[in-house]
Amino acid sequence: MNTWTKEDIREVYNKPLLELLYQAATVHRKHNDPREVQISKLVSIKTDGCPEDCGYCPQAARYHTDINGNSLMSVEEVKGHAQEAKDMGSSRVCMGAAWRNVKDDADFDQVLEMVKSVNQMDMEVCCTLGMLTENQARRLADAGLYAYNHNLDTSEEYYKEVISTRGYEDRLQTIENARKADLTVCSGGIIGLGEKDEDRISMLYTYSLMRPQPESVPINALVAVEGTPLEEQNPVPIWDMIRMIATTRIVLEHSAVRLSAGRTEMSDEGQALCFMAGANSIFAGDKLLTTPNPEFNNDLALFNKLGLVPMKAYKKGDKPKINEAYKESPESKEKIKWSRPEHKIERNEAAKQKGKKVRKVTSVKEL
Ligand code: SAM
Ligand code: DTB
Ligand code: SF4
Repeated sequence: MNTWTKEDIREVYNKPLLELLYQAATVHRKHNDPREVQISKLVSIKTDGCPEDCGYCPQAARYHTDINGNSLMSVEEVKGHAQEAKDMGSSRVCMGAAWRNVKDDADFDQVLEMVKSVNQMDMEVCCTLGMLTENQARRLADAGLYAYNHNLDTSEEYYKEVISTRGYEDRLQTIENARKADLTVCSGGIIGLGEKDEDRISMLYTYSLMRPQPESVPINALVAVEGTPLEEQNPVPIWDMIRMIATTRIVLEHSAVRLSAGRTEMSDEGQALCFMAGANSIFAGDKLLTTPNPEFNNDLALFNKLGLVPMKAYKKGDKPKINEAYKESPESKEKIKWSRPEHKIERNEAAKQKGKKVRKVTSVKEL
């Protein structure tokens, strides 16, 4: 495994585009069959109402978007989505919940049943549920989870500009908890948040230092959703996407690189160049979590045009065995105190000040 300096990565990122593309395509061929592309199906098992303030996310409760929230999906409905996706060639299901973190409650028990059911359908199961403890990661692994998705999204420096309700350290901690439970890690980023090239380079540098490095790295182009703070961001130029995918392929040569959100805005030719640059995974199905994605049939037509074929499940790892211990809730509930970086949102500061002024002593204990 190569050891990269930030300067090395910067040099790769800044190469003339066609040189970069050629190098990335060459690295891709060293480790992968370039015709194979993993097809992953996203299922939003719990939509909207999230207490976090991620500036890009339409599911944050505080932003006024047109998303209709719902309660946790049933196991049967998840199985239905998984079967439909499998019939179309998907080998992985990624279940997403608009949660800040996992709680040891009945909803989590239901998610564990979803994981087990999809594992039994011989598909790779991935979850993205927010922050989780080591014990929760272990229970997911015991239920048959293959991968945990938790994105760093951007550089440590820029993260604070986009999210104020948690810190980079919290993200790294959850990734470590997933690793301790022997889960594979899916972790990537978003481009188009207003970050600089240097932030993209810095995020890739962080991933390059991980041992092991993430098995999957999704690269998302921001879907600028009306009502979110980033609604007016300019669309990501396709050339940036190709450059980012190619650099990711070269720096993280053993990882699957997923051409993720933003494909509805990309031409077939643009996507073809992303596959050439080493992308070997996509999310398919006409919806991502809450926003549109190309129709499955259009993707299959594109695959036919380009001579791409769907990758089979468990190509790079064994199917996890189910251990019924997943049903056992922890005796003493492990509680992690998540950091909460200084909240800069004005109205909250104002509320805090107001609270101080009117606060009265109401019990002897407080004296
Ligand atoms: N709540 C969990 C969390 O944040 O980890 C899981 C769900 S969250 C929606 C998963 C990822 O979706 C985020 O980390 C981000 O990378 C991506 N995402 C969310 N909104 C997006 C948008 N508008 N455009 C592109 N990617 C987005
Ligand atoms: C990832 O990196 N991208 C996916 C998945 N992991 C969970 C989510 C994209 C969400 C795009 C906005 C939406 O549909 O809500
Ligand atoms: Fe959206 Fe996840 Fe952030 Fe919640 S934690 S606002 S679901 S990205």
